[in-house]
Amino acid sequence: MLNVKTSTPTTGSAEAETFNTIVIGAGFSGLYALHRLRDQMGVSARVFDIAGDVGGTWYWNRYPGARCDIESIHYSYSFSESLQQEWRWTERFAAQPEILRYLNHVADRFDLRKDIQFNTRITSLVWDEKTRLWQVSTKDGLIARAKFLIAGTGNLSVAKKPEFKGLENFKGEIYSTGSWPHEGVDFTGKRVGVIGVGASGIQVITEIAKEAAHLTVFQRTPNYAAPIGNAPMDAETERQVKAHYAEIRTKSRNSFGGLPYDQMQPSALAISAEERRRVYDERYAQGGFRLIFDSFADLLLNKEANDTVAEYIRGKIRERVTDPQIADILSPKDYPYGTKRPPLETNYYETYNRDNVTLVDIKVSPIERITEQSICTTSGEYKLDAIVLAIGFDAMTGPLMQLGIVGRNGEKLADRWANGPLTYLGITTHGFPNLFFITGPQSPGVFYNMPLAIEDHVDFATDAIQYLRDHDLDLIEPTLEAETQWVAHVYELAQHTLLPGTDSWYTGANIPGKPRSCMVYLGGAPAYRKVCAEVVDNGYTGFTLDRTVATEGIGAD
Ligand code: N01
Repeated sequence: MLNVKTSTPTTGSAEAETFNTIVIGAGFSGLYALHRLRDQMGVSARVFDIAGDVGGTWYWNRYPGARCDIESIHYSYSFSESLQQEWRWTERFAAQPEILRYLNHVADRFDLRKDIQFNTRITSLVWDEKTRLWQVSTKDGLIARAKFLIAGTGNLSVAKKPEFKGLENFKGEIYSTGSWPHEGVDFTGKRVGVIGVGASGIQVITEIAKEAAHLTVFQRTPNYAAPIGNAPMDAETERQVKAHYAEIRTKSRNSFGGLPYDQMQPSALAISAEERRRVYDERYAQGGFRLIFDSFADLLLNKEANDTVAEYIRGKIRERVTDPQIADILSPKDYPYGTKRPPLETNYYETYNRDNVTLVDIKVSPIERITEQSICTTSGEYKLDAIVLAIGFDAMTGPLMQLGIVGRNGEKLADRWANGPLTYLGITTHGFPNLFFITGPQSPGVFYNMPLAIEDHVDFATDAIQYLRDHDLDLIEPTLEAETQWVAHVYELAQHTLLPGTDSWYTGANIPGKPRSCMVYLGGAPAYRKVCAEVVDNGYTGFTLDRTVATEGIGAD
């Protein structure tokens, strides 16, 4: 559907520079978007980031043990064959410093830094209907304008606010996994408390336990963690992957989670208990996301099927933790496996066998208050020198909401999404023309290998921009009807899964007061890619495309 309208713009004030596209964020999304816009399409582009350098999530999350839980050879860009041939990963699962080195290499290799403005917090992005430009401001005022905006702000970049009474009174050190000091922290000889056992908590707990005099873990909801299976990268694997990279990437993009796994069986209930156990043993030993994405297709659909893997993991926890009472506290019982994002670990459960580690069940005895020296629960006081908050993020919508986005007719994104995100394809929203969010809510992003998901979305956004240029158009906006249908489709898919029933950041339930909603497209990467391809092939079905008659003052390319 090519629904072309026309209008006449007026010229805005001239001080702030005007670009074809402004990109927010210099992580995986922003770096690739800049390369694509500037180097492949030849349009003017500028990236802004609040950080002091490139890296996005890998710039901020420098806590001990931070490591990607997708194999490095898959958790990397595919857009440049020479880049993927020349870069050498040293481990099967790269740690944060190596991923950050990789992103720095990408920035240098493609000469990206010169078009990135760091240390810049964008506080408002306002659509100006007269000029048909986005106005980009910091707290000091307008700094730029652009025809198009790409929000590459990530899904897990706004920390959850700690809601512990008295935290401000604590006289010791307080750290947050999501914004770790660059110089590192020495916990030697200290009494440390970690709150939270999500993916971040599980990684940081394992490392701090090795260093601290004593570590106390405050756990509210136990997690289903499984071994990551890390090892040094071996030369033969690297050679094989590099010889077949294109095929591997294609296979990844054609799999549900964006990984080139191919041993998925239809149902955990269709085979004998012995055979099922063999499958789980194999996947558990292989590491990575094989247990969830390469075992049985009904684990997230059927509670009975899910019970089999949940009980398998509980059995592993009992095997690995010597004290049966501690093992019991560490064992999730009241939500299905995979409905909170499953973390991967190295020796996490064995950490609780150490003499210097205490586990506190704050579901049974909640944290009452924090004092100058201690965390006090309803059943005891724990004196500490340092507190580490690993309490997660205002995921998916949080990073977009805090940009101060104001669309057509002065409508704020925060108001429009007050009851949950409303998107078309998880990449655009009605009333906010020429705005694309990369791996946004209601896309499969967080259920997909992120760098590949990012490339897909950046390609979608930049191809749309190119399409408008090729057709002498300058505005793209999803129709309300297409958006409504997409949101209904996303909810419908979710209803067939076990995810909506669990409190997690996928549903917004981890943030007090945040509306519970459906923020993930659960149809899988291949189905999603097919829908997007059809939209494009049919001339941007579901979008209104528009042409400005006069071009004075806005011809930014
Ligand atoms: O955050 P989380 P995260 N009182 O929300 C607890 C990615 N990631 O930073 O479940 C007490 O998962 C909360 O308890 P509960 C990955 O996608 C990837 O760990 O709400 N506890 C939970 O235990 C991941 O899913 C890697 O009861 C409170 C924890 O804090 C996402 O980031 C590494 C609390 C939060 O867990 C987020 O992970 C790290 C309170 N008031 C992260 N509030 C890779 O390896 C929260 N909690 C790639």
